[in-house]
Amino acid sequence: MPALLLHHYPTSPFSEKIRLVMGYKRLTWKSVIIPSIMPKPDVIALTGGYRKTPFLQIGSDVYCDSALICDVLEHLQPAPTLYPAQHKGLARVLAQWADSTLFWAAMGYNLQPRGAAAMFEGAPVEVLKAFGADRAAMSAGMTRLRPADATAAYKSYLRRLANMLEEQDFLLGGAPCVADFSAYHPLWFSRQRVPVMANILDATPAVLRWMDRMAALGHGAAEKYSSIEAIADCKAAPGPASAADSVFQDEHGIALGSRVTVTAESFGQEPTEGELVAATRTRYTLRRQDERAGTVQVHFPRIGYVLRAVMTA
Ligand SMILES: N[C@@H](CCC(=O)N[C@@H](CS)C(=O)NCC(=O)O)C(=O)O
Repeated sequence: MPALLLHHYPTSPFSEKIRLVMGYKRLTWKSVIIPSIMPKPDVIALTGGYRKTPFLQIGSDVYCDSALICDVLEHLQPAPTLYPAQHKGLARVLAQWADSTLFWAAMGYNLQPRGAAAMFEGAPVEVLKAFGADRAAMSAGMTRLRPADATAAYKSYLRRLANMLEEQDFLLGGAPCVADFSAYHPLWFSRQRVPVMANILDATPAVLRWMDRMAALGHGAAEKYSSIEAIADCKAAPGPASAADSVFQDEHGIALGSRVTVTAESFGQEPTEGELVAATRTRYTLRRQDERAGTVQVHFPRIGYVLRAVMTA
């Protein structure tokens, strides 16, 4: 097993999703704590632009987005699986719904003024202002649910999750799958980060019991690591992990070797620019040079990301 470096911070819900996958798969990993707002120079040295949390580093390969990180961890440690054979498609579709629709409903509820005030209680006003400005810039152009609408949606979604848990311990059966990890993290945020808002969970005790089962999976074995060490590891890595043997699937009329950018479809659209070295059925790989990190392969899932050719004059 190669060294797994997870770049994350404790209060990040998508990071909690991956920390629990580490626990479920009983993995040992290195924990690199990154800032929750910009600037993030050490993050950008590795990703080339992508600033979201978490990302996984293996040598000089950087995997952006928790959906892709799940695929990479599944490949490295297939058991126990995140994608049970009988529910592969369903598990992924449900995970995608949870990471987007459920997540934004939960956040619209969690971060309404009462929740946000509790979350930042005691923090200097500058911290609050910096966080607000950072997230406002990140979500520019996005339609965010208003608190009342978010609350109604969140309540309905919790009932739907409770329905799924009536006769089984996890959403799609007797063991957790990727959908459980995706549905868990927004609810974890309500319970752990904004406990003043957590009473919304009380109407669905089956969901609370399932949350206890998910929390019991733990985080695996993590060891503290610094971003400086992570960048040095990237620079010292002998070369890319894979990519060379991947089948090229061209949907854009952009040839391998082209200069491209990859950008998130919404929320945090800082582009990563590099040479397109692979485009498989499910992901893109860009190769870029960084002064501090050396040659880096940055990987993105296709779903949720936009590939564009860079026009040269
Ligand atoms: N689709 C991404 C979403 C990641 C995401 O939105 N993460 C939040 C934190 S949980 C974030 O990046 N917030 C801003 C930041 O950390 O700078 C994924 O699945 O990894």
